[in-house]
Amino acid sequence: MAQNSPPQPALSWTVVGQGAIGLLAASRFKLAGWPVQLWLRQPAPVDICFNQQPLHFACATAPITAVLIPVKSYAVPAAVQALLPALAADAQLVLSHNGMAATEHILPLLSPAQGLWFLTTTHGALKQGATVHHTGQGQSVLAPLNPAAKNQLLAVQQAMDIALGPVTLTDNILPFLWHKLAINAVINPLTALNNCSNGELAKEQYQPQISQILTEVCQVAAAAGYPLQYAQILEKVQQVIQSTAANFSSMQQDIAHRRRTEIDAINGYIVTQAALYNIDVPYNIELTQQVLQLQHRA
Ligand code: KPL
Repeated sequence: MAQNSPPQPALSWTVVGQGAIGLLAASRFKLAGWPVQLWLRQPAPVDICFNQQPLHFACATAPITAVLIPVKSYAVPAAVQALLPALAADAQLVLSHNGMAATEHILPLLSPAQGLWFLTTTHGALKQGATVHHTGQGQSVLAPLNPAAKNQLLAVQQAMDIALGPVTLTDNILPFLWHKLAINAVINPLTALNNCSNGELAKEQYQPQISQILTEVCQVAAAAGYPLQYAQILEKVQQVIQSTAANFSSMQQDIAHRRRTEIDAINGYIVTQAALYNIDVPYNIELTQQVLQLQHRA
């Protein structure tokens, strides 16, 4: 084999849906020369433009051996149910969404040889019509969630490195999910409510709110057993605001396109966790209510 040849796929990948992150991942697979297909509720081939290049994606066909499922947290159970009949006996499934991983409903659906994973990412992607932009270089953390996933560590990590890398592998995704939750708890509702890009949040006027949200998130995270250092997480939020400055967050996009948001899984999650530990989180309550109002507007 040539010494510097790019890694070749050990698994053939399918991506579920045509959201911005999913199409970013599918495009990066394709540009790396990996075969990739899309699984849509209503099967149809998809043509997009990514990095000024036209890309064509065919519909996925059974058996599906490896699948990235970057759909909203509330849509995961239905997406997995729909995929089940098409999955290979030893398929690998990678979930990726904002909020906490609610895998207790998914694991029992799989057979012992089917692997379940979770990937959390800070990449920014934006879909405008049929054009997909990679609006923020990020990184991802990937965790195997069952023994069948651990048998395929190398193949799945290598693939996710291509799709949404650089990827760090971990055995315990929860601290990373709290970390990402803190980032989303700031950027997503503030960009949705102010109808602005992520980069706008670097302005002075947003700093008091950012600090109030993060103070509450840090209190709740500590009570839940996943302490976050306030200064460190504030720096990380500022880094993501910078690196995804041109991006419009997924929540801003959901509101703009009149779709359901992930507010329940982000600030709403902070609110329900806070209640368990008797912690006051007035800013997160306020943001949750405001986003819900906007989401349910006529
Ligand atoms: O996760 C994101 C989102 O928009 O949901 C960030 C990292 C904030 C990028 O926009």
